[in-house]
Amino acid sequence: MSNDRKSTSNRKDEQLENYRTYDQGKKMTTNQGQKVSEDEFSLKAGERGPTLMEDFHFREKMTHFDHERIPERIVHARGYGAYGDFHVYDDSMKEFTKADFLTDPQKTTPVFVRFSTVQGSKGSPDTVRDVRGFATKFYTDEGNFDLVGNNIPIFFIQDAMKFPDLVHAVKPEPHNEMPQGGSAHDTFWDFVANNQEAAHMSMWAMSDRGIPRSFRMMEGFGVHTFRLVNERGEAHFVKFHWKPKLGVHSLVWDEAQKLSGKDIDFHRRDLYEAIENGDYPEWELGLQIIREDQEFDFDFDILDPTKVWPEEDVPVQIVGKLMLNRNVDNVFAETEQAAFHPGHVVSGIDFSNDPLLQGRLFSYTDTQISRLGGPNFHELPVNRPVCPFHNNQRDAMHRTTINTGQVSYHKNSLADNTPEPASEEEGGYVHYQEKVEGHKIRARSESFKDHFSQAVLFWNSLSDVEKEHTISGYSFELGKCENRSVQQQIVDMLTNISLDLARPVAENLGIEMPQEGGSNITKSSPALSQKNTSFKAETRKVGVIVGDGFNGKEVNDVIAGLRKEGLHPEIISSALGTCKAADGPELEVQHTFLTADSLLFDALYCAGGQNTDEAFRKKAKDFINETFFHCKPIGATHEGKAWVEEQGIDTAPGVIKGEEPDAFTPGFIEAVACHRFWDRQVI
Ligand code: HDD
Repeated sequence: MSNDRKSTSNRKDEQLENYRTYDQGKKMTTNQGQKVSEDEFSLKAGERGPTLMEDFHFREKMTHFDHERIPERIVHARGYGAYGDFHVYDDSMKEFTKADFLTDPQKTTPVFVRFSTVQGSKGSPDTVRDVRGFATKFYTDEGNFDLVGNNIPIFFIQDAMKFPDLVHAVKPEPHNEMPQGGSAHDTFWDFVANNQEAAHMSMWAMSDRGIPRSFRMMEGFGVHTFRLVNERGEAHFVKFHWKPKLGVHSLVWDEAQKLSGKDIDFHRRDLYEAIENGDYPEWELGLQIIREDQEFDFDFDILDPTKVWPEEDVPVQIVGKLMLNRNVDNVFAETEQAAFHPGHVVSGIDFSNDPLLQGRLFSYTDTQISRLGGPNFHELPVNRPVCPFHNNQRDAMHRTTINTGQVSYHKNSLADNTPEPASEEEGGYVHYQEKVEGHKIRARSESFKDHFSQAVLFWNSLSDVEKEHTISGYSFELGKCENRSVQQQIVDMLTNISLDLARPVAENLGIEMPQEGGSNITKSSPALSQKNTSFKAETRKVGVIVGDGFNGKEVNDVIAGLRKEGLHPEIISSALGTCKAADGPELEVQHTFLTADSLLFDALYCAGGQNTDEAFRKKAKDFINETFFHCKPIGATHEGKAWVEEQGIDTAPGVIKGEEPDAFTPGFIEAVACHRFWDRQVI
């Protein structure tokens, strides 16, 4: 184990160490342990003769290879994960829950988090417009708790019965298997138009939330209403939130699309590199809690998963912090084999009657059985609890546990009736004794039938730029639909939300302008706008264009200043190797104009260089123009200023020019923290 690993080690990491194997420096063997003498050539009858069946090494190697793939997840196939720790700040949640990982500030709970897109296959690009999964496995001392959430606080449908329909509609269409990784096609929008409970979530997906800048800059939500249960058996309703320390930020659509080609691994690379750099991403856990007697105090049903609890009405209480600090050793063994389940709860956390949640409680174990080949997936290292587990479940495919002894049933006398259930005091899980009465009925509650009020709330809460982006999102996706009726139906649906939304979309689609509609709801929720998030420059990537003959002292000072504040400047020039300053120093070049692209950076610093030729300056200008077009900060010194001036953008917002590093660097960092300068133009 390296020292680095030790510094972020926790109980889960220690457990995983028992399963790691270190092959480097070892002799090669078969899986049976026999050392092999040759690994390039199969055993043949003569140098030019046929291969022999008795070549056990060839047979084993080939057989194993032939079976290397497992089914990908039916949704959320493309994902990336990392380990970390969670702790609460104090014991204030004791009033609400007996879960010790939420109440004991002395406790550090190991976690594994997997982020994902929903629609695309395992090999699809990261930056498609889609919902992102945010699934957290807490390895608590009382068993695993999985918070299997998304970066959007609501869902498309209200009842799990419709999940297969939703997924069939959004996945690539069956007759031609297109499109991959996105929802811009007829069947998805036909589903939305004909299942209008999806209206609210479609707003979120078409807004900037559908194209996050980074997993590190996304919120996470448990979505459903859950219950917290305290030592006295009293319950409160709760919603779970993850609030990213770096704020909530997004790409722009043109950038997201191009990144799908320039770096299809953009988000996973970002997470992997951040953790390797020691920029450990952090989220605070927030809880919205309401009393049971407040259940009917709202103008929506708290069991309806298409509704948020506006944060201004039910404040989010910050209770603890999650930090991701360790990349996996093996993506297949850990991330791919991770099996989450909203039904993995611990004492102190219970379910509500949200019909979407209730259905999920069935689906997740079921899917793992076919994906991971049997019911023993809990034994896989990434899925194993860090606390002991004992019961009478036995056998089945891929069993690795060796249960000793004669007895595998309850009740028994031969083993003193053990393993035995634990009392509540001993930590035995006792389901909250909610009183339930009703007729068996297949129906939607009346209280679930308002599909638009919160879509309006969301629209009202967006800034003008966010509204523009949302209009573009709908216009793009519907513009890709071929069926005019589907387009028309969605425009009709949008008239229930706002004519300011429906009309420009109709115009872009060449559909008759809706005359009537809109809503008289004026309420807004500032917490829903990304304009009100936190803005930070730290961890941002800055492309630095440098040519031979640059001002060595100045550029080195700026680079040092950026690094000091936690930014990551990376040098771009016409060729790899080193770039020579006019005054002596050399800079190691990390990217060329060929291998880098403005899309890969949060900001650009044009450092200049006296000895650049026309071809160099042309490429630098292409970089500048695209950075500018995507509204990103641009800094320029020396010849870099002339490059920027020649584009006629030097007085635009977010373009920082300077001579003295002491004056230039802080201003440029401030601009980087702004993320984007929307005033330049609306994309
Ligand atoms: Fe789901 C995977 C999140 C509704 C059935 N879901 C899956 C993952 C996330 C979510 C993050 C990936 C977990 C991982 O990284 O392995 N799902 C949600 C959220 C939902 C939701 C936030 C609504 C609030 N899901 C939902 C419903 C059903 C499913 C209603 C079915 C009744 N989800 C699945 C699944 C998956 C899954 C088919 C595919 C792979 C897996 O479970 O392990 O069972």
